Amino acid sequence: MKVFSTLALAAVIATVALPASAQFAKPEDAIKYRQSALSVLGTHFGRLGAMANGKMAYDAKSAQESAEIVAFMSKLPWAGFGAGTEGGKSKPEVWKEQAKFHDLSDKMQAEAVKLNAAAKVGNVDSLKAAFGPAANSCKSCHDSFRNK
Ligand code: ASC
Repeated sequence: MKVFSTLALAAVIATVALPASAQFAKPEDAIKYRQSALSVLGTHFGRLGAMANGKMAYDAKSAQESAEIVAFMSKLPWAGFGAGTEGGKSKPEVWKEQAKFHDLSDKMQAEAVKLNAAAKVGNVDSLKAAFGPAANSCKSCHDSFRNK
């Protein structure tokens, strides 16, 4: 049992320690992965925005589901930006300004966690208050790192 758990832990560490690019057979696969994750994220973020901005009727349960998805999906795109995966809509700055890219992606994830907590409160004012800062965290990364 002890041997098994030690081996299992070693396997987990080995997996986590792999360079992100090694998780994809081809750079195009990494690009597709990050774009897909950001697409699902954007779809649910857009629904929250529509509710926050009064373009869609506020529904607490649907907002909570979307915010939960946003919080989870916000963790995924970054593994798709490994070394050698330049392309898609990404500017080369993603790979040249890694510290800034990581800082902005961390901020976005933190805002997604706050948005999820705000959605759980269950009223539109709480959603509205968290939506703006979250949208700004998307935008500031796009402004620096995404081609139009
Ligand atoms: C969205 C979406 C984005 C962000 C960004 C916020 O709904 O798809 O990329 O909001 O436009 O400024």
